[in-house]
Amino acid sequence: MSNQNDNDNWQDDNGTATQEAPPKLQKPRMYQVVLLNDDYTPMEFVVELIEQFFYKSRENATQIMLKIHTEGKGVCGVYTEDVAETKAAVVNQYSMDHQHPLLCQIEPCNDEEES
Ligand code: TYC
Repeated sequence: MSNQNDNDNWQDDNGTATQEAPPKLQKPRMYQVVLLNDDYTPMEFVVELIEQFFYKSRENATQIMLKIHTEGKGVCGVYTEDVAETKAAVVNQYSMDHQHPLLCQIEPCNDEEES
């Protein structure tokens, strides 16, 4: 072939550079959506919320709830920033609507945790 265009053969027959610039795309920063423990929200409410908003199985939702209950917080899902912020806002509104103090927040992935 006279005009290959791969990394080892970046000139055509006239000496013209033909190598394509690498795409300038970066992976989006990801955020984990975290639920915090409290002393008042019923366990069953938390399990159902995790099933409903984070599409987890009953078993997985129960494991996540128990982790939050014993360790103070737990990750329910990982999303791009916009999706994570929307998810946390919807969950917090839902908890308030049901008069529970359950709190949901987002944290950037791969950052040093302050807690
Ligand atoms: N600690 C709560 C209780 O004993 C249960 C609970 C679990 C609350 C997880 C919030 O994010 C939470 N009823």
